[in-house]
Amino acid sequence: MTKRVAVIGAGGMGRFHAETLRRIPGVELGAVCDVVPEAAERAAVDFEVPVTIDPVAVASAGWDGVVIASPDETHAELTLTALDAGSRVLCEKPLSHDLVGAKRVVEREVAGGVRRVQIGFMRQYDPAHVAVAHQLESLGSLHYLRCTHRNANAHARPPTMVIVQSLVHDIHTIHWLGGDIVEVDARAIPRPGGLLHVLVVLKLSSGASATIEFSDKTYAYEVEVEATAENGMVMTSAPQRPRLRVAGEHRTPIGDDWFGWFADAYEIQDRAWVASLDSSEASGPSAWDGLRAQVVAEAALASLASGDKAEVELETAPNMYEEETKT
Ligand code: ISE
Repeated sequence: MTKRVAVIGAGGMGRFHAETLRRIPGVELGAVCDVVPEAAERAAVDFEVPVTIDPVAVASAGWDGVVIASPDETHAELTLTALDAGSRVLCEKPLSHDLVGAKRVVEREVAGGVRRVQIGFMRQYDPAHVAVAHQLESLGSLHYLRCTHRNANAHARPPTMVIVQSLVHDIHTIHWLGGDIVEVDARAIPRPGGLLHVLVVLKLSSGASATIEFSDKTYAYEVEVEATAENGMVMTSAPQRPRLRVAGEHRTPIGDDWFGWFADAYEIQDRAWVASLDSSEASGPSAWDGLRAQVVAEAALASLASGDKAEVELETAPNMYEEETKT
């Protein structure tokens, strides 16, 4: 049966989802919404669907699924509104810009007893990441995860945004591949109005280590993961990718943003989400994954501010999320 889906937010990410959803058989894009009138008007023309500037009205209308790609600080509230209206949700990361919002979504989902929210941690659908996850299963115990994440952002973002918008992806990757994180130690090189480079050393509950090396402004966009385990190592890098990487001199093209690097991942994610609407429960990265990533993000911010290590204080996962968190 055709799934009626709405997209809230018609910036870069929302438009990307709307375009992807329109290509998926069995999906009817029923509405697109943006609070910025010009973005809404452009979407009305491009997607030929009813467009409004009222996200709450769209979220409360009741859909098979709602994609939330509006600004971060609206994610949790709109997710709650969509859940109350009986819809399933694909919420772009972060689940919330703060811990309070993320907790409220988890509490609401737990109270309903059924998983209905998926978080847009799309690396979990990226073929290179999936291959690493698969190989790791036969390599014995994990010793170390090395995550690198490089952005080419001309505009500086404050530390909170850098951690909650960008490093939250790497934090999720570590949770997914290595399990819970118990301690973080973060340090940064500043740039006017923001951060240039961040290095985070993380301790996992298994005893394994991980690092996240993040650049907010460098030669191009790229994301890699390398895992060292008892019986071998595995990394996402394709062999043909260049060793020398400087602006304008990539031997294989690297773009400036994530849409190119993760094009397949987004497409696979959106198709999997639509397919999941036929099941009674959501699958993929959960609201709990959103919450636990937020807890670690806040610990990383505390560590940056104090210059000391910060412990991660995470409660036990509610039963309904247990299956996916045992790594
Ligand atoms: C951006 O918001 C994303 O979600 C990208 O996936 C991430 O790599 C980038 O650092 C963020 O700014």
